[in-house]
Amino acid sequence: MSSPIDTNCMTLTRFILEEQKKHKSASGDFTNIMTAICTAVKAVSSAVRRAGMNSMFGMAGGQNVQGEDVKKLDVLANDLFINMLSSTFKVCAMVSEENKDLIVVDSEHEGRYIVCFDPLDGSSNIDCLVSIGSIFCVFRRLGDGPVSTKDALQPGDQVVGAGYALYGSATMVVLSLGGGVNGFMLDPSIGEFVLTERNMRIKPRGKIYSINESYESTWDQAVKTYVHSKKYPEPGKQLYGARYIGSMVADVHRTICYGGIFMYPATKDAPKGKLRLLYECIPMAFIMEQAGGQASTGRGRILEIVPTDIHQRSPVFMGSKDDVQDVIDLYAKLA
Ligand code: AHM
Ligand code: MG
Repeated sequence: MSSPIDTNCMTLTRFILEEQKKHKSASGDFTNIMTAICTAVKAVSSAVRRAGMNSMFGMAGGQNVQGEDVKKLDVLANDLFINMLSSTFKVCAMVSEENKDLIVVDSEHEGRYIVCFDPLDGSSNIDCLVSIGSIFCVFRRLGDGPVSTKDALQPGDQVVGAGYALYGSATMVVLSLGGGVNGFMLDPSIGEFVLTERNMRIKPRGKIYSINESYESTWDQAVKTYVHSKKYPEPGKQLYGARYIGSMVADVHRTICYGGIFMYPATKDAPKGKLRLLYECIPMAFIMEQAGGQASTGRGRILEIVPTDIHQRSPVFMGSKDDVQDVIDLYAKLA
């Protein structure tokens, strides 16, 4: 008879320790950082599941750096990420969607990593119980001396590890340390993330497009032409289905699982799009490339952009390699 519990299960911590063993120089610092992130994610997950009972739905009052209303769960998730990460002694600075300035860890606690995160993404979906997520990426600090904003302005190609947590019908962490992508489901009965999706790969082409279509009149011609070609395909070409949740983590996770393309393009009012480079576009682009997909602005690789501002935005097209290539080709043709 099989045991109800896998007595030799691969937890996320065990997985990272094994990965680190492969690199002789690894100090274990990254394991500490991931453990802190997992603790924050478990606490956020629990708060999300209990939000209705604990009166955590609704507004905290005030606006964040982007001028958006802040929800109570946003505040809680942000505090959890900051407190768990700063107490690892491995992090010197953090960039959060919720904080205008770089969060600097005091020198007695500082380490050599920089973590950028969106503690709770998809805020507009909180109060109606639709999936939300957390997004993060980790950089190694390059400079010496007092830490400053400049230390955080690194391109995605320098990412040491990145991932997201999806608070969906289950809670899952999807993670890449640069050697592929793995998915870990939170098993509430043991309070651990357990490896359930080994070496996640995205199909080279899908048949789903994901975009907020209400902005169509304000898109670039390349995006208009692309979406039109999916709704009115030429003879012999595939008609695509449309899915849009409005939570980047959920939309990108579905794109990885089923294939297709997720887009948040530039619009006339927002020429750089809406999504933030350091803690939304870069971590998700890193995961997407590691899963065998592509992530582009339409004109270049997301991971090659050198940020000039910690809250900088970027248009983004990510997903199956061939689907994203179609958009890139249209930008080249119609620009
Ligand atoms: P948030 O960080 O304030 O939650 O905003 C980011 C979210 C993404 O998760 C999602 O892809 C996008 O905003 C949806 O925006 P829109 O409502 O314009 O389609
Ligand atoms: Mg966000």
